Amino acid sequence: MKNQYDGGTALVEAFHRLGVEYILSSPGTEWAPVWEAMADQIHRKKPGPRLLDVWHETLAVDMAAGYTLATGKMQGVLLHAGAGLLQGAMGIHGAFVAGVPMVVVSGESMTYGEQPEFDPGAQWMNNLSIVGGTSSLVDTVVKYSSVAGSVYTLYESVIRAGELAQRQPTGPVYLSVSTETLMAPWTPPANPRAVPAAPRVLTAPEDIEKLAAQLARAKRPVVLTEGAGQEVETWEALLALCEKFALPVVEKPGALFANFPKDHALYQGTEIKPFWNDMDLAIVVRARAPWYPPSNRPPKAVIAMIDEAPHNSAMVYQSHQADMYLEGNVAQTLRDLATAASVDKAAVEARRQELGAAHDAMIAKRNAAQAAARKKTPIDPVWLCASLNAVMPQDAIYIDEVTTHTAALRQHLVWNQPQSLFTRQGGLGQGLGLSLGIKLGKPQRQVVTLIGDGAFLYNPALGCLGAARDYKLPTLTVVFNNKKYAAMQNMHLKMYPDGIAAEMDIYHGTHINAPDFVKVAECVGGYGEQVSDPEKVQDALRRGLEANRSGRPAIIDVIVA
Ligand SMILES: Cc1ncc(C[n+]2csc(CCOP(=O)(O)OP(=O)(O)O)c2C)c(N)n1
Ligand SMILES: [Mg+2]
Repeated sequence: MKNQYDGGTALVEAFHRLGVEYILSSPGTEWAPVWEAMADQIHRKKPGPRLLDVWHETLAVDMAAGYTLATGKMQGVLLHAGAGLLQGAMGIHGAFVAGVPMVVVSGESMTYGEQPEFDPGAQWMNNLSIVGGTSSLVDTVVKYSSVAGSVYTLYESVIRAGELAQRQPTGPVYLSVSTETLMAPWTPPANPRAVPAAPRVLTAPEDIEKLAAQLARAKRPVVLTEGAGQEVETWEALLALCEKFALPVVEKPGALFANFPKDHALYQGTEIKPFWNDMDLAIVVRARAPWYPPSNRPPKAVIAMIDEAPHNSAMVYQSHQADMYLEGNVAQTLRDLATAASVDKAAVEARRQELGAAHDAMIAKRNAAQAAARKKTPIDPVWLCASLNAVMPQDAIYIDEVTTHTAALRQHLVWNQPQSLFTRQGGLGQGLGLSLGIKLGKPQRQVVTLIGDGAFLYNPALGCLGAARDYKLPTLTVVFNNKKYAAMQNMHLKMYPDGIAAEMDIYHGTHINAPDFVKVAECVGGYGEQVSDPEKVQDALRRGLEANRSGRPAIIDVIVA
């Protein structure tokens, strides 16, 4: 057995010092030095991250992202050469858009068989290496990319990359490292430090005072949010602020997270329109483009943007129309605002009454729509949501990868606890991987992936189901199966309402002849069931839950309109 450390240990040790708990990887031969280090870690019972091998790079990246979203803790990802990096690039893009910190490393060769004592294999020269280096493959979807060019700089390069990823605006970073660097002898630092968390940056007190004064003056203030609920702390701070001043909360229709308890009297749904003309203060809490079109602007409102990093360099276009920016830690900004503002009590109580009545009217409408949807065939997605409400535990976590059903889902699915909803970012195909990462981070909670039949087929589904089985991450997948890419057909009809396709009923880009999702679940020993009778949906969902409780992944394929 060798007793000389090398670059593989340096990489693992750097991840350990960064507090990384999981290294997600899709294998490549360049990782043999890391596998040696991991074997050594297990053999000597040393503390350090656990390496999880999965069958697809999208899955590796998305599991890391899901775990970070669920826990707030950054993770590491190892991908194979340019090929693995390209395969994982869409997941990396999703992490970039959502600001998820992550250290991604992929391999390289520097010697191409010319080094007398080591042959990395001709595949590097023949088809793995990328002319000009791999950084160019992901430059536009990470916040930093570089090469860790020697074993002497590898350890500190990884540490710095992790520190960069966790600073605002948070996001994925990338390092290229060669097999030769990983195999070179390495001497660990004599006095290594545990890397501290990125410091919180706070909003200046005078900016808090300015917004507090606006809030005191406002007659019709509104809180609009897309991502306040990312952390439990921020959810709680927003709830406390809104309760104190009776502020209505409107979520953006495709909000990224569960941001507010849906049954709370101040929750006003996803429609900003009823507030548009009269609002005089908009407190926007993490919304990348609060209005659409982005340059739209409520006619009478002062707009205050609360977000650690409102200008998202992963987006090609944005306009906040903000009159003031508060860019410190969001939870603390909300708490400071709650302390600083003083608002006339009678006005607050009057508002509370009015908003409570509006909320009740919204719920009555919601219940009526659910009752009306109950008997429809094919199953109405509204009824599917009502059925999920009836069957799932109160603290279930949903992952949203549906497309045309998303509005119904946001209106009809109920959650009242933080971290109950996560949304896929970037392209289709990442919902299942995100769900597994979230389950890894929150093993006690039921995780439910809501996914279109089309979206399902973009996921590395076999790899996801295999990882669910092998790493004991049983989640429930509910397929909203309308047997088509409805989004494509809808857009085609919108663009060509009187077109040939509409008239002749000849569509392209629409039909899906999907595999049997029941058998897909069964191929890894999971539970699968198809349901098309609205009366049988709830029992099918219960059987899916039961399968999860016995440790098996489950797919319930629901035939919906
Ligand atoms: C990677 C990727 N490829 C293609 C698309 C384009 N696209 C957007 S929605 C959609 C259809 C999704 O179908 P499904 O999940 O069944 O939802 P539905 O439209 O039926 O509601 C497609 C193909 C995309 N967003 N991402
Ligand atoms: Mg579909």
